[in-house]
Amino acid sequence: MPRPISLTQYLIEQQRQNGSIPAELRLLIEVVARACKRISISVNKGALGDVMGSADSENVQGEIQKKLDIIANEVLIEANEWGGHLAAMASEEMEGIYVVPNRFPQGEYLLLFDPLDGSSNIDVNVSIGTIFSVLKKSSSDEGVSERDFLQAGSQQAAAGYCIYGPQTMLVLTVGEGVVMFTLDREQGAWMLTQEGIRIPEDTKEFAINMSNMRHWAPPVSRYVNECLAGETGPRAKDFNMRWVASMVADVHRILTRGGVFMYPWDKREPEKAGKLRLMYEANPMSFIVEQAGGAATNGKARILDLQPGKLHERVAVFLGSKNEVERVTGYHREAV
Ligand code: AHM
Ligand code: MG
Repeated sequence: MPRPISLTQYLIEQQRQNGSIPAELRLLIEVVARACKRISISVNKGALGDVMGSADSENVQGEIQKKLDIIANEVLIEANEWGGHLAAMASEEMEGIYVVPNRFPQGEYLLLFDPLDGSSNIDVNVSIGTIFSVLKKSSSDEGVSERDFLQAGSQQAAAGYCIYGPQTMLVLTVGEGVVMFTLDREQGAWMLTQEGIRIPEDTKEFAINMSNMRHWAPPVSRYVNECLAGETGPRAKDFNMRWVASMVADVHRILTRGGVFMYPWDKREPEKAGKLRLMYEANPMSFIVEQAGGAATNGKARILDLQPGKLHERVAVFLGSKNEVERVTGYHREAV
């Protein structure tokens, strides 16, 4: 049995050996991980902690907020505002950016998060998560504005997610591959459980909300129909389907055994590029997936190359096993 390594030890060793994690970024990751530990405790308590059900409020996307959406958002802000590593934060649950208050020192990093992803699964006790993305402030000017956040995903200094499932796990990249930690509740520590994660390039498993099928664009229908045709169809193999409806859980499965995840544009709301948000859902997940050898596009272009126009921008998402993402992206390109 190899020597157990905690998140703290892993980060310090990375900082020493590779110089890939500057001290401020290490602090930031540790603080986010600590906040996720607190969120995990609330998630676990469920009804005993009075965290189930809806709050009487809506977020900027017009979605009813769950109590846990709000709790998780507050935990992340409280944990991160005082350490001196951040200039500002942005969240799915807040309309504008949250600038670190004057009473605390300001750092040069920017943190974006979806505090509780998969909200529709909270009350049914299915895996949910927290997704985060770290950028560096683009200007050295005093102060910070929303404009500082509007950087392509390729600029991310780190990204990760925490999954609150049968095990609570933290998945992280700082651009040097993908590592996974499992929360040891007795010790209260994140322990390294997997390194060098690789997504198989081919897969027989796809994830999409099939109930939207009649609204899809032709390239998406073509791709899924070919999968459904199975062994006697053009793909000459049978496919399996999974849809957890928590992006963290679907991506976690793909990191573990491969697969392709799709949340495409559809004609119900044609002015919306997709359902998922670019800056705190698609970008961090795309960074992780690419670092594990997978691919991520919006059907036309690499997600990490997209220049965001606004904080809560939406995007179509195709990510996971490289050859499948390339295939469905190719179908989109052929269609124009
Ligand atoms: P949320 O951030 O409000 O929870 O919404 C994002 C979630 C993703 O986790 C998931 O992939 C998708 O929405 C599920 O959508 P649907 O309800 O259409 O299946
Ligand atoms: Mg989400």
